[in-house]
Amino acid sequence: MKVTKQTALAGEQRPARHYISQSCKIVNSNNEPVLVFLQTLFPPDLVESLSQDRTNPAFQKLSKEIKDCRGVHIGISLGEWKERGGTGRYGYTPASKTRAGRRFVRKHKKLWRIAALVMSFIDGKYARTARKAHGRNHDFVFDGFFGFGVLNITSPQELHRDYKDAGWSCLIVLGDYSGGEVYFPYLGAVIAAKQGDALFMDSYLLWHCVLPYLGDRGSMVLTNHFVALYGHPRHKR
Ligand SMILES: O=C(O)CCC(=O)C(=O)O
Ligand SMILES: [Fe+2]
Repeated sequence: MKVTKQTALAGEQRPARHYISQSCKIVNSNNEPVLVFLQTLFPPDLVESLSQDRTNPAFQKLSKEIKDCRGVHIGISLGEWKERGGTGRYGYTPASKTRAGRRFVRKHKKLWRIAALVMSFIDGKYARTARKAHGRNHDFVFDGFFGFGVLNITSPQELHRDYKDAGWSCLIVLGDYSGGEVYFPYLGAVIAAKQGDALFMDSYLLWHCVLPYLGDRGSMVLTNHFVALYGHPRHKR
């Protein structure tokens, strides 16, 4: 299946829904990947421990109700970035200032390592930029690669694009549920992701949402914010 950037943005010629239940790569017209779905990428014990931490009281007290373009859900935002290029900002999310927040990031570092490694295979140029931006930074950044992460204790369900993201995100799917596929309307793709699966996607470009689900569903999103990588906001909003 091919999708051009224009089609993805303008939403013309929407293809039919394809139900995808196997690992796959979706590319644009330049043959560049825009979405890579990898089933059972993460070792089950590591991913189960991450999933369990959604109910860990130490981490849960960092959580708050998040209301944004993704919809209302419960989550913990973790991230920090340092000034680049003069117009960038230096900031921390409140949770990343806490010991519990830092412990969370240290505890699951094997997962961040796997995500960063696979991201480098998918887009080496992006990976080099990300490592350079965060390299001399602090250990807090997820494996010196992803500057920003959100533990979604419950999954947001509104159709959205992550407009602050610098292109790529790695979505680690968590929980035990039925339904809850990730839907990309302009790709016509319904991805049946389960706990332990990974979705690497251009979350800035691609509209996406989680379809209704029964049971417990959450996720961990690792990404980079545009300003952290390139030193200026992509656009005003
Ligand atoms: O929970 C999911 O699977 C998707 C989450 C998402 O798209 C987001 O947090 O931006
Ligand atoms: Fe998203």
